[in-house]
Amino acid sequence: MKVFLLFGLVALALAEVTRFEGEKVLRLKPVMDEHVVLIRELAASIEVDFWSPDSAEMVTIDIDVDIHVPAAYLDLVSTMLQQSDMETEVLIEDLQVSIDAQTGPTPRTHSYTNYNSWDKVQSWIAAISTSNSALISKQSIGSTYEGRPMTLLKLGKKSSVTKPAIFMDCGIHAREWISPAFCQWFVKEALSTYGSDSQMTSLLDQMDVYVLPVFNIDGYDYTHKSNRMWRKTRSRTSGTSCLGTDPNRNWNAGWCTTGASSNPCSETFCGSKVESEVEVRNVADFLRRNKADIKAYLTIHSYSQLVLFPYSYTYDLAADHSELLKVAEGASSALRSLYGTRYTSGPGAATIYPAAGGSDDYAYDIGVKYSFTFELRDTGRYGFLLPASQIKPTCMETMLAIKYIAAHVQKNLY
Ligand code: 0X9
Ligand code: ZN
Repeated sequence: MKVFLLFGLVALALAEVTRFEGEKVLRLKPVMDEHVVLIRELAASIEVDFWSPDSAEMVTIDIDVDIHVPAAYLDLVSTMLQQSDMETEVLIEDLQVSIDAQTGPTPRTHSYTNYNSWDKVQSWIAAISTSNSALISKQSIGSTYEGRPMTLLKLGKKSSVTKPAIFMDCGIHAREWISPAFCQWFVKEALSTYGSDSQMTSLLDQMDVYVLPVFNIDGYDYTHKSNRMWRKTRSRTSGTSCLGTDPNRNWNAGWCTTGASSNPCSETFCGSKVESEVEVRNVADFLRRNKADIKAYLTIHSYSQLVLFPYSYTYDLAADHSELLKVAEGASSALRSLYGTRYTSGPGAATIYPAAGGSDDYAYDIGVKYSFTFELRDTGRYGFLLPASQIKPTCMETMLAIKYIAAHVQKNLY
């Protein structure tokens, strides 16, 4: 009897799902030093989940701050905000209602217009990689912390000689669900338009495109099963009970010098050392092994509608700054041409915030010139909870930006 009870309790603990009833997402608009100080004090005294920027250290005058406030602190926070004269806006009235609305009734099978669980993405990877062996193959680049396989898809016409390549990953941050949805969409589009779309045909004839559909698989799975708002990996760090490292603060690019935290409980924890995260090590190893052929590195995040390029660990301009700016601006206008969605482009540090240890800066520093971070839709109305109805338009417009960059790379091989 006792044993059953114990099993029951363990099962309950394992199945525990974090709920967000009554919790709000607020937009704060600091315009004075006092406002910045207040936001930092708030963050230091209570548990606030920064949506954008992603930590209190990055808060500055004139940049909107989106925070998710747990129910227990709502009264305190609204009193503090009322006492200041800072302008605020409620972005999400009830987080749980928005989560339920986003997830909604989901089909039982994989769907390009819904947010797929890891299990569905995994079976999709297996199925699609055997669907057209002339154009697609898969390879393992290692396993995640919890032992899930990291499978890389390689798109491109088979060739006896090594072709120049583009590498793209999605889902570095677990809760940014539109990102893995885009990688899946890209693979489908590439396969279905090869032979009819002249640009896609020429791209896959002359180059290979590597796609990692979900980088942070453990985190992504956790957002589906336990906590929708999880960002980091799920690894343990010795000496703390806080789990996870920010996989976009763990790379060897000014590691942990700015815009990252050495506190394991922080959402921007840089890890115990460079590449402490096996997922980062696996991808970094692949990039290092293939750096002679990889001409572009694209990494897809959300939200804010940005095309960013190095650097983020320093305000110094990259050696290729003017070319990267031109390409990012061209990509943004290609994207805008479809539905008028506005993107901002520029180097990471100056455009959003300085943040070291990111994958884009690392790829650039090992010699991958065309290195871009995309922050997809939206600008905060739904944030990470972008409704499934926006997957198709978001992916269609983003395809134009990615194809614009790919065309530039193809014409400017180095
Ligand atoms: O902070 C990040 O890692 C990215 N923004 S997000 O809201 N998706 O977390 C921006 C990354 C920009 N590049 C670097 N900081 N290297
Ligand atoms: Zn992100």
